[in-house]
Amino acid sequence: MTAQDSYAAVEALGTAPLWRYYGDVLPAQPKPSAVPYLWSYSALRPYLLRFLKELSLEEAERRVLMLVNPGMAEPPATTTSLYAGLQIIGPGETAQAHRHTANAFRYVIEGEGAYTTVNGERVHMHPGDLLLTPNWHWHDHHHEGAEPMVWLDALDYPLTTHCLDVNFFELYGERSQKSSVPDDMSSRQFIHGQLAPAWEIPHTAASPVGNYPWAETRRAFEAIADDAEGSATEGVLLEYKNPLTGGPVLPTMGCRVSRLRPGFRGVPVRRTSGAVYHVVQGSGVAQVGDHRLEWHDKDVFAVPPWHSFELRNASDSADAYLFSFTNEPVLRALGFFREELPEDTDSGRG
Ligand code: GTQ
Repeated sequence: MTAQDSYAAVEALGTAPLWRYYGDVLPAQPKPSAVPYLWSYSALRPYLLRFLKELSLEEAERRVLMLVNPGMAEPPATTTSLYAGLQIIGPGETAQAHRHTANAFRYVIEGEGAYTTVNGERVHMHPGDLLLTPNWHWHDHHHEGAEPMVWLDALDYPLTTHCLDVNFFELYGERSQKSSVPDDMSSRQFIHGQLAPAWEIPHTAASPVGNYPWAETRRAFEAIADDAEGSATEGVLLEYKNPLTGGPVLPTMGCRVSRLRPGFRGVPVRRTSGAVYHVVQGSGVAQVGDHRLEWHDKDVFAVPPWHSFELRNASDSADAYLFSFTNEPVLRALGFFREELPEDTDSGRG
């Protein structure tokens, strides 16, 4: 019996010899299949409008263009453990009520007059708002405005469906939920961060807040002195908080927003987390590993784990605002989060 015969025999018995796969099983450092990539909003928007015109919501159940990382096409993901999509809904439409294990949120890009009903609470949307639909919460979307409405969807479904196999999904049965609590209640009762309800609020792994409105985000930035140094990597960086814990808004996804002052140039950093950025306003450059991504208003780009990442605001006169989300909460909970400023290491920019 030759060695080849033995390898074939053990393979047929459902095994593999570790010594032949050692570098794949235990690489010296992460080798993500996700690649750095940018989705251009101005290129995609005409197609969103076209599908809006040509397909009803009965024909297209969630009218969403998934942002498919070229390295993670099958099944689709935007970067490691994270998914994002661009959803469009037209005046008078309703996206039917459902729930799933995957945690989700929306970041509103354009339009006025839509709301999402989340477990009976109508949560109204305006550009720049962050709306949560945590794990197993019923949600249906409605649009009562006059112009199309577009938002960025984010879900942790590559984690729940493809890493952990814990996804459940069900339809509500009726197309929309009835309103059962006052509109925007969950946001209104937590919006004054220094004074919060002292009675018992049902505690889940996610933030109880339905909407983190842009109006408050703007006020938060305005309250920070113009000469505040901010972070060396991402400028004046704010994190959306779960008011009950001080932690991230969802157990699997953390959300941040940063203001890059005119001419801002960040120091490079690399992290074990995957991240997705959305350009709220402005233009600049992200150097991600070997890829130079030039970003403009409303674009989305993916930063895979352990890629050197460096941000620059291209304008010498205007601020830029970037919204971002990462899987950092998962990594921190499990002890896998690492962050390195490659300048600090002997290996250079990595
Ligand atoms: O709007 O509920 O992009 O369930 C993917 C799955 C959006 C949604 C997505 C979803 C939704």
